[in-house]
Amino acid sequence: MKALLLIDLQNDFCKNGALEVKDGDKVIFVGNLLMEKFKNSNNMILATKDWHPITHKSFASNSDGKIGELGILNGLPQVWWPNHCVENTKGSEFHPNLNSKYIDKIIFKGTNKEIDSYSGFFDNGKLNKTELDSILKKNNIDTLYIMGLATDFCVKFTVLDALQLGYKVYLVEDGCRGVNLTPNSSLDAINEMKEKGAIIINSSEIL
Ligand code: VGL
Ligand code: ZN
Repeated sequence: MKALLLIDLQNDFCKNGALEVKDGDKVIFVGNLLMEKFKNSNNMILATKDWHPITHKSFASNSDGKIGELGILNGLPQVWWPNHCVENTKGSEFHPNLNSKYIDKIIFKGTNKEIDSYSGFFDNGKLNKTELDSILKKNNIDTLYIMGLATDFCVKFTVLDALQLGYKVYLVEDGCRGVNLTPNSSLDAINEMKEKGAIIINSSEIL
């Protein structure tokens, strides 16, 4: 069975959001289009939400570093981010144009203030697992169509973990946009996902 997995289609990653991804809101209609297709074929639709307490230690405001700089958190390299996707705020809500009524299950990540969580499956230290893998297994899902924000962070790490867990992964490229702290990081991320086994497709190829 296949499922659609939408990554972090939240206000803070879209226009005027706290961690705005260039053209992030342009992928919302791609998400809606794919949800229609998956709903019509009775396939499961899941979505992740980046969901941080205001005290989250990945926030520059809670660190001794500046936004965009690299530091160390819990022994791991950590980019210091602006406050974003704070739980139960406007910024952590889905983009208003997303037809979120079609989403069967939301996976929250980044809830532990001590460690960041880019992947929908594990935190960045792989210390804890979300419920995503067990939900997929319970529903006999072995194939994932993944898209969302941001290509070079949460999409990339979700895709790499999915591949490592043995899922067949289609990355829907036109449904993704990146942070691009460096100019090539989204392209690099796509190449890395491809090298590790993801199949890169366009939304128009999905029937
Ligand atoms: C993300 C940075 C920090 C993402 C989340 O969704 O890609 N990036 N938190
Ligand atoms: Zn975050």
